[in-house]
Amino acid sequence: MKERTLSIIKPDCVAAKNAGKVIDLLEANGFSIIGMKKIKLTKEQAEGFYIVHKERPFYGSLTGFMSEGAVIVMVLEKENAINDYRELMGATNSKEAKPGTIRALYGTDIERNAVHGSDSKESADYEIGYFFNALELLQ
Ligand code: 3AN
Repeated sequence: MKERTLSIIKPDCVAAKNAGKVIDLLEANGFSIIGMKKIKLTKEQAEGFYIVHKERPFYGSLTGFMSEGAVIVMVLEKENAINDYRELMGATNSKEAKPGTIRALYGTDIERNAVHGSDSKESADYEIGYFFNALELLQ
């Protein structure tokens, strides 16, 4: 069954002009982009997106980073999209991500790690709804 996941090309990756290369990798790996927008989050919007991490010590720094510049938010569709995209992204810490993964190629460290991807069906539903309404997604 086809599944949807939310992808964000983070401010480090957009600023470095690597967004097109990430999109190439997504398409080469069978993901269909069914919604896409380029936006700049406010700190408050980044805090709302990462609300599950609000007690973590890195919450302030993470939401500061995520609101420092433009991001590209996409809804990806594919069989097994959530897990397959997490494989393609690589480990959270870019320094530990497997060669060839997006974070190994374009990330810097554990915070400036180029991309975000939903980690479960429940998160994907929340995250997709945070940025898109149903009318903005291709059927
Ligand atoms: P992932 O993005 O791989 O699902 P999470 O959900 O554990 O990782 O963390 C969300 C985001 O918080 C990461 N993408 C990363 O930017 C940031 N982050 C996670 N752990 C740390 C940490 N120890 N220090 C700084 N930032 C972190």
